[in-house]
Amino acid sequence: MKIGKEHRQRQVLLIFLLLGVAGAGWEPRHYFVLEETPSGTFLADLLKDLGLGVAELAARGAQVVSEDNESRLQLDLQTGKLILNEKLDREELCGHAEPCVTHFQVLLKNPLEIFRAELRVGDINDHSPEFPEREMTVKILESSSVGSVFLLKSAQDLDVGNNSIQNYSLSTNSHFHVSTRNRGDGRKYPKLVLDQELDREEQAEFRLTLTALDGGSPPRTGTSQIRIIVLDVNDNAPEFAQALYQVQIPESSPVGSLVAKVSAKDLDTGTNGEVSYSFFHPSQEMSKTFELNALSGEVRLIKTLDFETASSYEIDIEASDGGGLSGKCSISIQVVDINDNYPELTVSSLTSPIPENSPETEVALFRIRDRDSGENEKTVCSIQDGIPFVLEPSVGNFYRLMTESGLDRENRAEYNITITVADLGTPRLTTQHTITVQVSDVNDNAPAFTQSSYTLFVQENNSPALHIGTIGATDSDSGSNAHIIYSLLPTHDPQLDLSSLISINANNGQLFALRALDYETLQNFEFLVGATDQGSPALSSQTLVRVHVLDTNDNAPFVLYPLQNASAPYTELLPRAAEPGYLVTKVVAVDPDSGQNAWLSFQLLKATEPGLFSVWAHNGEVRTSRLLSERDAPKHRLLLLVKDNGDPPRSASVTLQVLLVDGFSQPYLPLPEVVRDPAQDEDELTLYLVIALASVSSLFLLSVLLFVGVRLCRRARASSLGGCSAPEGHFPGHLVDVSGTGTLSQSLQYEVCLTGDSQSNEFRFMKPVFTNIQNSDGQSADYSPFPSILGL
Ligand SMILES: *[C@@H]1O[C@H](CO)[C@@H](O)[C@H](O)[C@H]1NC(C)=O
Ligand SMILES: *[C@@H]1O[C@H](CO)[C@@H](O)[C@H](O)[C@H]1NC(C)=O
Ligand SMILES: *[C@@H]1O[C@H](CO)[C@@H](O)[C@H](O)[C@H]1NC(C)=O
Ligand SMILES: *[C@@H]1O[C@H](CO)[C@@H](O)[C@H](O)[C@H]1NC(C)=O
Ligand SMILES: CC(=O)N[C@H]1CO[C@H](CO)[C@@H](O)[C@@H]1O
Repeated sequence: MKIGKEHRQRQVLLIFLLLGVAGAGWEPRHYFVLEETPSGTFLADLLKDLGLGVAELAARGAQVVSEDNESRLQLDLQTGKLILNEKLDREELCGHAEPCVTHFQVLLKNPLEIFRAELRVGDINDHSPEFPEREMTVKILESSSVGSVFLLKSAQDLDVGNNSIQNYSLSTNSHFHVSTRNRGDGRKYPKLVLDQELDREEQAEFRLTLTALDGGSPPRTGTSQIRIIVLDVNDNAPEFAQALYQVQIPESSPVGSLVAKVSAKDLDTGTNGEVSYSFFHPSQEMSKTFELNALSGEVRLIKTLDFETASSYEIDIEASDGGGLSGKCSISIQVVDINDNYPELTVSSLTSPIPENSPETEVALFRIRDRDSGENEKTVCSIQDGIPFVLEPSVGNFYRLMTESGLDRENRAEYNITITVADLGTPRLTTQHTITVQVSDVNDNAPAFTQSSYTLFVQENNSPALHIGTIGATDSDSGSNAHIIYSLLPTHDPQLDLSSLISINANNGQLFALRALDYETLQNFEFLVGATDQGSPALSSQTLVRVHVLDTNDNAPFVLYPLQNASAPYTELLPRAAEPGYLVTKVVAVDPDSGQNAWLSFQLLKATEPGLFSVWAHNGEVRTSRLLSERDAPKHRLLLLVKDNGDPPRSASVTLQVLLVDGFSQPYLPLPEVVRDPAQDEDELTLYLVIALASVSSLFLLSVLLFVGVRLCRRARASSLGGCSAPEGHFPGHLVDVSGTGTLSQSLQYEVCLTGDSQSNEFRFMKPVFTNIQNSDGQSADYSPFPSILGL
């Protein structure tokens, strides 16, 4: 461009100069030279062209003047040849102007002559096309239609004509081509044409090479890189990796567990590619159960699952991009059953109590249910061992609990039956239910006494209504079947008036003695007691009760001989010639009590002359202790005490008078008369008479026997007068058992022995018995023994 301007200014200047200096009229001469021709190149022969001679040329001072005062041409004055002074650059001289012509004049002096000439500079292809930028960026929407045209920046070539840019070409690609467009000014512009639809998602950018080609020979090229950026259009909906997700999740999964993770892809970019997830028309139940993370697509539990409530879920999920497109998928969630339900047991009916002894009975009916499924739902039902019950499966899930056989309430009145239900899941869950079955009573047991018989002991003289003992019976039944009433059963002994003796408390079996018992009258008795329960029908049993009356020392010894209630004491005669140890008399006493209470001992309390008499403690014999002398007083009075061994002891005293006589011829001292009441003596008399009679009879028998024995004995031991002491050895210690008949028999034995021993007379032999009887009789103070005994 600069070149062009200067050139035009020079032209204007030259025109003015030529108009001013010389007149026009000569046809200018034309010369041509290609640019870049080396200097010194011959252009033209001026001599020939101007018609001048060599001499004239030099003489007239010919010179070449260029319009722009550039010495590009040189004239050889010697030869007249016009030579190129320097290398010409067309682009510098003319720029884009075509043709490129430079004007010059040949000046001759003397006369001044001007020849006009022009030099045309031809173009050669010495420049390559050149793009203004090495790289161009073109942005194209991916939605552009096929055939769309995009203008590109054109390249420039300094050369002109065919050497300038003729065509553009594009590196090989599938989507674009370039077309060259001519504009009015002859320049060519490239335009990019879309051959095929673009897909940013497939190829977001193209890098192509645009080549500009000029028409030179050889042609020159210039290139530029074209970066085509495909702009996104929201032409892709989010797309899920799977249309259906199938998920299994255990029902025991905790809240927050990941159920599934869905993911959708959107091939678009930017907001068009931003995917967010949401439930698609979820039910209320689903919204409460699941939670969807809009960004990550994670579906999590927000509530625990329950297989038994819902075993599967179908969830639709929508994915939306920022451009409003969406895609859908489904999640099919299968809840996996976990054995989380214990078997349930429902008792439909229960019969309790059940009467004992009843045959197989249905006790309970119950139903079993497990809300799990499959193996978790199957159950096994059992009861504990060792009880007489069985389980019987019934229709459906019902079971019957039956008794195996009749029950015995007395053996066991209550059963706690534990029903164990286990399912077959893993782990096994078991439920236990306890049914309490009561066995009701039937009166099948009679009362049973605690002892087969009872023996009671009662001290005599008891206070009336004394509790003497308790009998007891038990009844293993219960309630009124075990309520026992005691009663006295009628006795078969007509002598025994039981109802006046004994009463029984019907409720507790306490026995009472109704009145004071007397051992001396009634030593023992027995009776039957019945126990009856209150069942229906009632059962009863009976037992024998023996009552022994125990003796107490309630009787003082009674002196049989000598009788003590005569007005004057009884008098014994004692011969003064009696040997020491002479038996003066024998005190006979009885005690109605028994045992220790009847063991009597005798004791000399007081004597007129101590030392003369002694009393044998155990048999009551009063004997002389020494020889009598004349100095001894004729009359002695003895006081004896008879004492039993009871606790406390009871005693009686005996007063005795002994009269010393020189022989039995001496008259008796008058005995004091005793006045007695005949009626009172009647009974005792009878008793003593009976005793005496019995004694005499047996005595007679014994005496005959003994008499024979003694005779034999004496014959063997000629001079021996030793007594018969055998009977004494029978008595323990100093005590004499005088109870019952023993007393009399002992004393009689003694008398028999004495008679045999002393040989005195038959009267002595009989004396104690007779005196006894006489004293009982006691009516006359003066009597003879013989008539009395004869009277008997
Ligand atoms: C330029 O090229 C065209 C065709 O390519 C040809 O016809 C024409 O003669 C050429 N011009 C020159 C000056 O070479
Ligand atoms: C320009 O180039 C294209 C291909 O590059 C070709 O098809 C076309 O014929 C050329 N045009 C000219 C005028 O040479
Ligand atoms: C049965 O169970 C009850 C309540 O636990 C208890 O009181 C009773 O003693 C039990 N009976 C038996 C026979 O185990
Ligand atoms: C003496 O006493 C006894 C018994 O106490 C009696 O049986 C008898 O009649 C009495 N005799 C006289 C004479 O009182
Ligand atoms: C008019 C003009 O500029 N003339 C000049 C041309 O060039 C010669 C030599 O270079 C100068 O001396 C002239 O003055």
